[in-house]
Amino acid sequence: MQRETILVIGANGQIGTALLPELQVQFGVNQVIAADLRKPSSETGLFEVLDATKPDALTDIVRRYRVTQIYHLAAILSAKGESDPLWAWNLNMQTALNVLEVSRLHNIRKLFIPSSIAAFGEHAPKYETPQTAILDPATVYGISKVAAENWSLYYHKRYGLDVRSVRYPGVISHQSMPGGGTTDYAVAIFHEAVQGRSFECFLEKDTRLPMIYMDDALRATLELMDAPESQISVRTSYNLAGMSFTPAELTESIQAYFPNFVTQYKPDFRQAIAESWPKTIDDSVARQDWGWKAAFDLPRLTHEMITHLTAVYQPMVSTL
Ligand code: NAD
Ligand code: AKB
Repeated sequence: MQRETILVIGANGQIGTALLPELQVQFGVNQVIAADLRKPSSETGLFEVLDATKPDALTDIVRRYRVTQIYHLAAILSAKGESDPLWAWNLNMQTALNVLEVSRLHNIRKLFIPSSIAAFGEHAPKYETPQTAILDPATVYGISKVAAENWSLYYHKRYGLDVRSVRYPGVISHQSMPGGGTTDYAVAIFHEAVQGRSFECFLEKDTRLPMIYMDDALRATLELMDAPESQISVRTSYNLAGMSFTPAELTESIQAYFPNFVTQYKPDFRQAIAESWPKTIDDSVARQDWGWKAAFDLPRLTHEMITHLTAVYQPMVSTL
């Protein structure tokens, strides 16, 4: 069997930080190369500084390490992208196209380019949004995700590239802070609650959105990448569901641990983005094709987040 060498681009971000250790366990620490614009504060394996908008720099790493698989996680997310739409478009598209082209030219065996629920827009059904629905996203981020999905399908059909993808819901994790999305409130709220503070939410209390706990998101990613090629029928991106909740429901779930915890609602421009997205997702195609099934619901997510973040903040609070 061929030995795999894995390159993770955008490795310092929310998903990369949690995915890296999983890949190191599966493939070996010296078989996984993390790459990002800047070195992380602490390195736990091989790391390369990389601007993935530069094809030559990407090619150099792929050649030097004889990379066989790439996880492309570099992107500008929904809220941050709206501050400078052309910059976000250029970064998201240049990096995705460079990764696809370098993968084609250097015989990359498997490539992962994630998409998002942000690919959907106003005219897709809001509840149980199906795998195949109209894609008319409201953000530059969403437009870039739809374009990358279609480029991935093109590279698969035209060149036989084994490129795989899921449309992640909002990912909730304790390992690091999220990078500028509309679902970020659902991480920030836990940090405030655990530190005994109230929370100001930038979405209305009844704004329902699809979310997923990081452990489920990672398991979905690795199960999809491990699945035999014959089981992969979708080469744009698979719908993926975890759970769906509103800020008010999340607040209530946290109040089971911190009864005095309160959330104030001050919606901003992110409210319109959230309203353009699905509320619940139909992921039956992922279930049928490669056996996907989420394990975390809202109570379990709340328990995990509070347990992990209490361990982070408690020593700091007790030394004050
Ligand atoms: P993030 O913003 O936390 O991390 C992105 C990383 O990419 C950052 O570390 C950043 O420094 C790096 N990066 C930016 N430009 C780069 C460049 N030119 N070259 C190299 N690295 C660069 O993002 P994330 O939350 O980890 O998301 C990873 C992927 O998953 C993205 O494609 C995102 O769209 C997708 N996704 C994430 C979520 C979520 O909730 N986190 C949901 C849906 C989809
Ligand atoms: C965002 O809010 O932009 C991301 C996503 C759902 O793609 N978390």
